[in-house]
Amino acid sequence: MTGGIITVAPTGAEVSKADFPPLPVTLDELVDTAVSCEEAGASIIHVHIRGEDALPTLDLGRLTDTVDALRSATDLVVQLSTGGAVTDPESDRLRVLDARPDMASCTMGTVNFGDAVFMNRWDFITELHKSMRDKGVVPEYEIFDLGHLTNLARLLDKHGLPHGGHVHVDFVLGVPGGASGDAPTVTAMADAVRRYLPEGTTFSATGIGRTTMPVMLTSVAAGGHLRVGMEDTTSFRRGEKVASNAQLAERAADALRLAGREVLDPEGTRKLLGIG
Ligand code: KMH
Ligand code: ZN
Repeated sequence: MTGGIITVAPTGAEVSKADFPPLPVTLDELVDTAVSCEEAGASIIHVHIRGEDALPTLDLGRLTDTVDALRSATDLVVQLSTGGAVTDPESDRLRVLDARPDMASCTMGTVNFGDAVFMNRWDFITELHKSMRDKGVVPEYEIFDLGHLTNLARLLDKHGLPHGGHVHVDFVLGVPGGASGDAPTVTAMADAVRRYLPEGTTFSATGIGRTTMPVMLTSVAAGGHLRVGMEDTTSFRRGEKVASNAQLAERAADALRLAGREVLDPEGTRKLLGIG
C-alpha cells in the first residue's frame, strides 16, 4: 500500500473558543499548531480562520496573511476552506481563492448540517471548480454523502479535470444530516470512488466526534488517507478531551505505521496530489 497523507484541520468554523480553550484561533496559535502537527507527521493543513473576536471570518487580508505565515513557518501544503461557516455568502467563499493557497476545499453538494443547511448549489460548485483551475489551486473535493461522489463524476465529465490533473476527495462522515461515520460507509465510498471517478483518484477520510476512530481505522485499511483535528473532534477518547491537534496527528501517524504504511511528508504529498 502507498504511503499515507495526514491532513490536520485544526480549527474549523463550528467549535467556539469559549467552550474549548485549546482551539487555535489567533495567527500565532495557528502557526504554533501547524509547526507541531508537521513534526507529528501532518503534510496538509486545512485552514479556517477566526477574527479578533474568535469568530469565523473569510476576511481576505487575514487569509492572505495566514497563507504567508504558514508558508514561512512550515513546508505544509496550505489548503484553505471555501466552505467557511454555513452562514457565509457564496461571493466570500469564492474570494478565498484570491489568497492563493496551494489547495482549497470544494464541497460537492448541499447537506443538512445539524440544525442548519450547508448550501452548495450546482452552479456555485462549477464556478468554484473552474475558478480554482484558472487560479492554479488544487481542489480537495469534500464528500458528505454518497451522492456527492456521483455529482463529482458529473462535474469532471462536464467541466474537465482540476488543476494538476489529479483528483483527490475527502470523506467527511458522521455529520448529523450526512453519511454516517462507520466502516461500511467508508468502504462503500471507497468502492464508489473506484467505480465512478478517474483511475488513481485518492481519498482521505475523517469521522466527526465519536466516529473518528472507526473512520480512521477503516480508511487506513482501505488504502485511504487521513484527516484529523479539532475541526472534527474535541474528544480524544471517551471521557478525555483532545489536548492538542498534534496529539491527533501523532495518533494518525501511529495508525498508518501500525498498518505498515509510511507517513508521507509534504514533498511526497505534493507529488502524489499533483501540486506543483
Ligand atoms: N464548516 C462547514 C460548514 C469545508 O471546509 O470546505 C463546512 C466545512 C467544509 O468545513
Ligand atoms: Zn472545513
